[in-house]
Amino acid sequence: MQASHILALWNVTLTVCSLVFAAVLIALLIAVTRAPRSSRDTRPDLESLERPEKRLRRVVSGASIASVAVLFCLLLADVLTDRALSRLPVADAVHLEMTGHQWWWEARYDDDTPGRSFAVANELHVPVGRPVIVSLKADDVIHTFWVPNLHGKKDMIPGRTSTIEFRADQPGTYRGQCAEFCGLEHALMALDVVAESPARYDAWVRHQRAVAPQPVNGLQAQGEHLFTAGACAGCHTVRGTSARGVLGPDLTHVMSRPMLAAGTFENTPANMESWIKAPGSMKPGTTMPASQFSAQELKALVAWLGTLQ
Ligand code: HEC
Ligand SMILES: [Cu+2]
Repeated sequence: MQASHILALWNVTLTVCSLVFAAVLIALLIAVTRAPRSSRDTRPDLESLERPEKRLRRVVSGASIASVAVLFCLLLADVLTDRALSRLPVADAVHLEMTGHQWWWEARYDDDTPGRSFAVANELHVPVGRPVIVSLKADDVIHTFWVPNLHGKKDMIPGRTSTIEFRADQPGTYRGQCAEFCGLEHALMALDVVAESPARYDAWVRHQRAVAPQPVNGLQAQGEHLFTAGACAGCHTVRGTSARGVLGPDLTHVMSRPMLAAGTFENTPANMESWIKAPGSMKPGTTMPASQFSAQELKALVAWLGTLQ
């Protein structure tokens, strides 16, 4: 809904500016074709300096007044758009909190009831037709939350909290992108906003609240152990296990995300394996370190992560 106001303002500005541009070009063409021709022998028309140029003066002052009036109308359109944007009714809004990290997005859906809060990464879900209020924070440097099909940009500034309010009126997946240069992998800092029917949204929330299942075979159990006893748990949380790290994305339902590492690659077992082995080769500069697992251990880890649906 917000984006449609911005689109309308853009269309008005584009139309007005194109018309003005065309008018100026036409005036220029007329001036060029109608100018008196002179040759080497023409004598300078010094009298023109004394002749009053009434018509010219009228045309120039008329054009100046018209320019000011047009600029004023654009200003008015701007102010009205701004007011329309801030008038989104926010009763019954979904609240969530997003934090920009180098180079991924953390989203928290907090709930007053303990045990109902959960966190996801790089993929928001929102219900269609309901306003969403997102608190924006940054962990390290300035990032900018920008989902062009929903709303304009809003900075995420370390040490400050700002908010952005929007409403998705059509179901669909809207791509977002960090819009403030934030370092090496700024270009690989994408996010998806999935707008879905309230029923599907509620089902998603219920699913995300659940904790991780127990491993059902030896390979998965080995993977869980490697994860919780190793470095992974220092940075990642998987609710339902002892892993409580907060430096990286919450992986409790990592398999529910089609893309990994902020839209960098598809979530397939092969990609997952290459990522754990050498994250820097898939996303140079990423803050997740490489690890030294044997091929068998990698297989166990990927098998267990695969249960985190
Ligand atoms: C020093 C902290 C740190 C350690 C240790 C670490 N990670 Fe990460 N991990 C991160 C960060 C930060 C990201 C986000 C990277 C990005 O998108 O640029 C990440 C991303 C991931 C992702 C992709 C998640 C998503 O939704 O995009 C997976 C899967 C993952 N890590 C698994 C592991 C596993 C398995 C281990 C242990 C072998 C591990 N990590 C160790 C910090 C860490
Ligand atoms: Cu960024």
